[in-house]
Amino acid sequence: MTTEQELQSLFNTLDTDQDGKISINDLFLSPGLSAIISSETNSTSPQELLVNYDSDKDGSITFEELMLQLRKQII
Ligand SMILES: [Ca+2]
Ligand SMILES: [Ca+2]
Repeated sequence: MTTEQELQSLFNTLDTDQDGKISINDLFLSPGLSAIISSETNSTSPQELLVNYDSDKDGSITFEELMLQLRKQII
């Protein structure tokens, strides 16, 4: 069970430069990324994560996009 608070902290962990969105650079710079990805999502690589979660295809994942996609998986 993932709460919104946990999602926010996951998002903050992934957003290494704290600009409010997760880019491919953030994903590569994130510490413990593979563990986070495998435990919280079904994606196996940063590229796959970005493709799966970037619903408006602007090259970065916002908190709303992350939440939307994770909610789809959970429910
Ligand atoms: Ca960022
Ligand atoms: Ca996006």
